[in-house]
Amino acid sequence: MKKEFLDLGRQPIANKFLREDEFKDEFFYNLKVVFDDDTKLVSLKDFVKPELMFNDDYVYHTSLSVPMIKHFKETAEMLMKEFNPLTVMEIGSNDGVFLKNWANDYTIGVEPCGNFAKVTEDMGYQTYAEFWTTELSEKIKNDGHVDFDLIYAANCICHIQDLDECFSAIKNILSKKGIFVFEDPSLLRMLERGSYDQIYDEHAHIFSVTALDNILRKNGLILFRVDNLSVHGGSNRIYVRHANILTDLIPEFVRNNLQKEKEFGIDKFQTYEIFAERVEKSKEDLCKLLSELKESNKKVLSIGATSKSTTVFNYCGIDESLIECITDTTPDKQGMYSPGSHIPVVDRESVNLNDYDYVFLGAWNFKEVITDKEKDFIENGGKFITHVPEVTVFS
Ligand code: DWN
Repeated sequence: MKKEFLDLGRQPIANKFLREDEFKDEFFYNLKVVFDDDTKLVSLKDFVKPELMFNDDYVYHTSLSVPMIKHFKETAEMLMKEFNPLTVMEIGSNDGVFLKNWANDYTIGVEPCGNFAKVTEDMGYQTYAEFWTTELSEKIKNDGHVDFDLIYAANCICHIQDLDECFSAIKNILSKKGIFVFEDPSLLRMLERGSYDQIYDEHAHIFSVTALDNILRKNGLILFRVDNLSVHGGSNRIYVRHANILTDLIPEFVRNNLQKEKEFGIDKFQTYEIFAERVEKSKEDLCKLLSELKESNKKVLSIGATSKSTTVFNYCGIDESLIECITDTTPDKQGMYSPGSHIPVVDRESVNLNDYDYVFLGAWNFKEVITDKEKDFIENGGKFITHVPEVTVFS
């Protein structure tokens, strides 16, 4: 039984930055969110066709986020030390930031965005430029790969719409004692922080440990460890293996996570109705603040042309009249316009921040990194705006 609790309105493809001549043909869909009473899973009501989001023009390069390079290096080192896998596969290998920590004779990638699959092929890693399905898992086996000791995926499994198909494909190719490790934004952290902008087309689901525990079990898999991470505004790293009745006791730390979520009310629809009210209030506050700044002729720009800011700008009706431009370090986004709101995206080096009065944190998940880099702006009297956890101005 799926119940709708949030309507974020008409939205474009979150990572489809455009040229001006593409405005007229831009694709939009209705972004609504539902709670499944049976599995406790939170998902989009209507999914967007994967090919519209993940294709050869995909612009999010993991390698352009310096903090994420460190994160994936440390993750690989930890997995190597604790589990010593002999065969490794990454699903959603992007431009190879995780893969490059493993030798290419026993590691392969799966990446439907052809531009990135080519990058990792060129790095020497066999990469399947396809979506993750049971059919692909069979093809990989037929190509002579043995079952994998480690299957890893970061910010990818929550993009996959059919989770039963996804997990059954994992089960098909995970070695007997192998582990499947994946990390994605945490629903609990999203609800706690009011960070509704984690919701956009790519995030077909926002995972709680509770829902994953239910769905993995249904698919003959067992969640045996959870690491709570600070990346991407609060994520969980989930460790999974084949179910085995003899050893299927739930470890204490997993139990603690389930308990914490239960105490928060993650299994109750009412929790989501309260969240929806908070989201509406966040919109009202942000619109009011930006309109007041406009009336007093203050200049505002945004840092980080994120998928998250696509949700915020389109939900709140924010355009170039309220936020003059967005700076982003990704060359593929620069010179383009933001999805739906059509705000120009520029290179950070091309603007003098001191010409602006306020900076909106489109990449609020990198708040420390950005405010640290932009100390000068603060010293010159500039102020930051964030909407997480509440709409706030700070310096
Ligand atoms: O799961 C996903 C995550 C991992 O990445 C995808 N569905 C899409 C994407 O989401 P996002 O766009 O919300 O991710 P980030 O990591 O919050 O994006 C940060 C953006 O900000 C990048 O385009 C780089 C840019 N940036 C910047 O301009 N200056 C980042 C930093 C740290 C900076 O100082």
